[in-house]
Amino acid sequence: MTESLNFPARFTWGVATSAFQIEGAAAADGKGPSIWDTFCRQPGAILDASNGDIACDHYHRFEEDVALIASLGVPAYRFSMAWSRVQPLGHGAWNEAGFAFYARLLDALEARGIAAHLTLYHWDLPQGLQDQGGWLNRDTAYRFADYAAEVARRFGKRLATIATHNEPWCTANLGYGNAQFAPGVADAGAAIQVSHHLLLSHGLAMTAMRQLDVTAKLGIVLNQWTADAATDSPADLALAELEYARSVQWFMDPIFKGHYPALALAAHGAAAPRVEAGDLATICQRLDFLGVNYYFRAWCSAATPPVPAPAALGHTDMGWEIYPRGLTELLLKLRAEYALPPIYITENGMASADSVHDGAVDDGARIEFVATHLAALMAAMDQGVDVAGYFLWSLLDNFEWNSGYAKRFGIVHVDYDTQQRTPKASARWYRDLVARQRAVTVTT
Ligand code: IFM
Repeated sequence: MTESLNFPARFTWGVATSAFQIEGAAAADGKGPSIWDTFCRQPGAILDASNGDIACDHYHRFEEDVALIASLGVPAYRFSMAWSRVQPLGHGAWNEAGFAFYARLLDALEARGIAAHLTLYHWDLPQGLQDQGGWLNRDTAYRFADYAAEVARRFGKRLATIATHNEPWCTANLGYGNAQFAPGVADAGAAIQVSHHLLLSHGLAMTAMRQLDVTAKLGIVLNQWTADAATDSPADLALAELEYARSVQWFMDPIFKGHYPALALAAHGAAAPRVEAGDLATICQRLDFLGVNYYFRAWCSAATPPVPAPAALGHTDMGWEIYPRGLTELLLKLRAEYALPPIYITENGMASADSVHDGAVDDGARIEFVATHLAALMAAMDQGVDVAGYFLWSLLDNFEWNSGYAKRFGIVHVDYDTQQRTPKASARWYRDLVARQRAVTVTT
């Protein structure tokens, strides 16, 4: 089905990972602990009782992994920096050995002609900052801006893009709202205040990086979904509207409009965040790009028991409904509501229970998933949405947070006993797709 798709000449094709999920080397060369190192030690926190100590051992195998990306002909790589690797406590001294690792990674990418897309914060806050209150402490936003400026100063001319945060919705709601993620707090009010501090930290970091001589494009990555009402009942419609306001608009409105959405603010009532004078102006500033991570839609039913989503295309191994049309609908809705910079789809992909048979991994369902989502993306672009690129999540099977290693998102299978990498059928399929698209690009 992707044969008929023609993406624009300058479209960026990529694969994505994040530091804690693949690097391992949790205490190597002066790295400080992060909240995920701590959280993994809490009994019952991680499904398979695993941790990120070794993960995909990418810290020691990054050259092999970059060669793998090159062998797939994929010209862009999105990854994140472990803050506590370069600043062990999250404040104070920098760790030169940590920066040296990322310099070596950039060397390897540059040697292969692969563009580097960096995320500054993909959930692994230095434990040293958590000990001072973590994201509930407003001061953490200022520490984050210091970190962003230092990274931009050192690498801002070697990176294609720098995203401040990955999915702050998750940091706030899963980390502080329901304790599924580090640091494991269950306090709805705290989650709302944390979301404000995350947004503030984004704005402060943007301001700090803009003052430097960087060529990297600057932006943020948000996980987003449409919220569909199960029926036309007023209760379901209201629930869907509130869900969209509390998740998508809660982050988009401050960034693009300079205020929180009234509906969500009213719903939060006394738990509305403490916002200081000037905060919203700091948050609402020009982005060079918006990263959108899309996996599923929200299905909203006020009934008891809830009306289930039809899920005509089934579910992934995460139990998430497969709904490619939602990507088209989301992008069109965003375009209608905001004055947007170019969008990157910074994550999209699926978990499936993959295993190696005779040296091969047949993950046809993943191929179908990506193909249908690319078609949905093209449909939005055909209707005028400016999309600059697509990053498949993920290059490698990796540590899937509170699911541990039990869920596999990679287009490359990882045997965690041997660290053997085995490209799945989807990796070859993506390689061919990217080659075809780039060939079309060159000849048109
Ligand atoms: O693995 C995660 C990633 O770290 C953030 N976005 C969603 C992915 C799948 O759950």
